[in-house]
Order: sequence, then structure tokens, then C-alpha cells
Amino acid sequence: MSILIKNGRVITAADNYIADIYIENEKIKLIGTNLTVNADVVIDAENKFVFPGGIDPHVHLDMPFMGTYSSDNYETGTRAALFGGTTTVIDFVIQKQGNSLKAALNEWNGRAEGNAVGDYAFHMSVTDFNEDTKAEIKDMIEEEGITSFKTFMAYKGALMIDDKQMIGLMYEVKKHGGLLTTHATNGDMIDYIVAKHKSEGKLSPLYHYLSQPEITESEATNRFTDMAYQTGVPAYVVHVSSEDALNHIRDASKRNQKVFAETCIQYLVLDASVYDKGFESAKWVMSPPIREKKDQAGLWAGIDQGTVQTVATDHCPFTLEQKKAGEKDFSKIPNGAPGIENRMELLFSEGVRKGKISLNKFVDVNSANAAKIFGMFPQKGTIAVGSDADIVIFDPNEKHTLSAKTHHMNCDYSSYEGLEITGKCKTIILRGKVAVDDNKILVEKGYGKFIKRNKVTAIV
Ligand code: DUC
Ligand code: ZN
Ligand code: ZN
Repeated sequence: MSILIKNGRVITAADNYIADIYIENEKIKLIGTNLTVNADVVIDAENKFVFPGGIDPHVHLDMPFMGTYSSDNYETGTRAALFGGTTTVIDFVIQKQGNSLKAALNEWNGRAEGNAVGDYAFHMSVTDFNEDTKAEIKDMIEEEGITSFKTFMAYKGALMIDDKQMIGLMYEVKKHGGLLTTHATNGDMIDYIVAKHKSEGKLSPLYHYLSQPEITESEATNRFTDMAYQTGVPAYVVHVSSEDALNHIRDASKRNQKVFAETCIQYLVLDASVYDKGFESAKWVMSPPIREKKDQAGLWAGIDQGTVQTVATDHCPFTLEQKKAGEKDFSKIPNGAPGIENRMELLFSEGVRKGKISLNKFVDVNSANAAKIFGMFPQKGTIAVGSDADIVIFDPNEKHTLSAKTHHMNCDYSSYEGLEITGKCKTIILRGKVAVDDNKILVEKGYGKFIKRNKVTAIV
């Protein structure tokens, strides 16, 4: 199988030029002007951008959570991701407290293998750090290709670890060349405020938002970056949603600490007015909650300045029926929302088209930085000879409207219903195969491959 892409404008984190790209089997073989090679498929990309495939470093597919499962599984979730230009996702394996990491990995392999349509990798969430878990860290990094770990500083009783476990895990991950990510919100503070609201009869989704004020995020972020400084572990804060939390990361980086920040597309595009809609606001019940316009502005600035390195989704959809579990009590609404399909186009429309970020910065936060931070570069995240042929041919001028009626995610609502955006993923190539063309999927379930990752080598 060979493909020749003609006359597209190739954009990477560093480049911007018109060229032809020749792909053979799974890899990029040649890049040049007026290439005269024969190919099985020739694609005219004149007046289009040619981007590296998107990488979403934070998704939850088929995730057991709050008494149910996220509604996209590996098949529907990675397929929807492909429609939106995301060719690789990183999901979170989640250890069950009392069980081993390996048992959790087996469980997640069972969900993903043979089902994924697009490529995927795993972070390992450690919810119970003890002598047994400690002994598994090296193996995860060196044998399984899982080089990043995750902790939760909230969700006590199910996912949260305490600071003593956190420090222990940090030393162990550092020792073996891994990276530690965290959900940085203060679980005890949040649990207290939730209980207080409930005791006062304040039970609507608005109180989900009001139970997680900015300070609950900034305090935990500061504590996490301080602990990471003490141990020297490379650190990454997932779904940074607030300006104050980002300021702590900015401060930490001034002492030359390796600390990275991820935000999610919903925190860049939406604001807390989504919580003014009665029970409909359950659609946006996620943690952290959507914040204020000043936080949006701070996060866009953080991207531009390089303090925020990645834009993810925390894709964790639940149907409206699933959300009804919290009709009478906001604390029972499953936390999460759909977005895996919308990330790249929204980032382009809201970021590049509106003049907030450059084309090269777009590629940085859409794919290149995630590939570098998580040990997949230059296999993923760029367009170069020898890289995986993961490519998005993108029309920067096509206007379209986001809607649950047309999206491919297994969720009966869209977080962005009715929003008109400019720029559309037209043809998506995954490891040398045309995966999506003309709004049709052309690869089967099972085509998606697990990507074993390398130790952390690059500093972005
Ligand atoms: N936040 C969510 O909204 N969903 C899944 C887990 C999380 O941290
Ligand atoms: Zn989280
Ligand atoms: Zn998450």
C-alpha cells in the first residue's frame, strides 16, 4: 500500500512549507517537491494543511466510574477520535485498591485489544501505593512500555492516594525514568463542601460547580509541584482549568523543575454560564468544573507562552440517561463529558482562526508535545521521513456546525451543540492507511495498535 499526497502545506511544530509526501506501508518514505513516484492512491492536498495526526493524551474509554461505565468504548471512542483528526489516544488504566497494577493492565488490555480502531497507549493510575505496587513500577516502564503514571488527589475511598503514598511513588517513578501525572484537586476540601451543600438542600448541578472553587485546584497543584520538586520526578498536571493553578506551575518551572501542564479544550472554549441551565447543566458536570472567562484567557496565554504544553479532552462521556442518576443529588451525576472528536477542530477554529495561537503552536499542543513528553517522538507527533504516516489533511476554510446529530461519539448530546466552527479534517491517514475520507470510516475495529512508549527523554 502506497499513498502520494500532492501539494499540501505541511505544518509541523517547526515547519511550514508546500511539498509532496510519499507513504509506503506504515511510514513516511519521502518528502519533496514534484515527487514522481507511482503510488496506489494519490491525494490532491492543494490549498489544504497537512498536519501530523492529533494525539489526545487524556481519555477515559469504557471506564468504570461512579457506578457506571463511560459510554464510548474502544471501538466507538477511537473511531470518533479519528473523525476528528486524533490518530492516537492515551487512556488511563486504573488500579483497583487492593489489587495489582498488572491485574488492572490485563483488564484494560481486555477492553482495548481487537476493538480499537485508532492507535492507543496507556498511563497507569496508581490508587494504592504499597510495597507490592512499588515492585511493579520498573516492569511497567521497561517491559510494558507504560512510562507515565497517574495519581488522583481527589475521589477519596476509590481513587485518591495520600501524600505519603504520593511521595513514595514519585521516588520510585523517578528512579526508573518515568513521569508522574496527577488530577490535582483537594479531595478532602471538596468532599467537605459537597456535604455542606447537600445538608443545606442545595442539590442541583450548579452546586457541583460551587463545590470545587479554584482554591481546591490551586492548593493541590501547588502541593503536587512542591512534592515533585523534592523528589525530582518529571511531573505533569492533567486538566489544568484555572488561572491560579497555572500560576503555581509557572512558579514551579522558575526553579528549573520539569513540570508540564495539560489543559482541555472545554476549559478553553466554555465558561461557567453552562451551570445556569437547571438540570441540563448535568451535561457539563465534570471535575474540575468549567471555570470563568478570566481562566480561559489565562489558559490561552499559557499555551502561547509555553507554560501549557498539551490540549487534551478528558473525554469521559455519559448519556443523558446515565446523567439522570444525579437528578435529585448533583454528587451522583457521573463526572465527565464527550469531546474526543471535537478537540482538534475546535483548537484550530478558536485558537488559530481567532489569532490566539500560531499554526506551529497548534501542532505543538495538538500532537508534538504529547509525543515528546510521553515518549513517542518522532514516531508520532511530526511529519518526517521514518515517522508513522499519521496525517490529517485539513481544509482551513470549511465551516460546519457541531451537533450530536452528526458526531460519531456514543453520546446523545454534544458539549458544543450548535457551535459553528471553521476548519475541517477531510482525510485522515493512520499508519499508512486512509482511515477516514469524505466523512466515511475506512478502517475496521482491531486496526488500532497499542503503542509501547519510551522513557521520558525530551524536555519540551
Ligand atoms: N474527571 C471527570 O470529569 N471524569 C473522569 C475523571 C475525572 O477526573
Ligand atoms: Zn481528573
Ligand atoms: Zn481524566
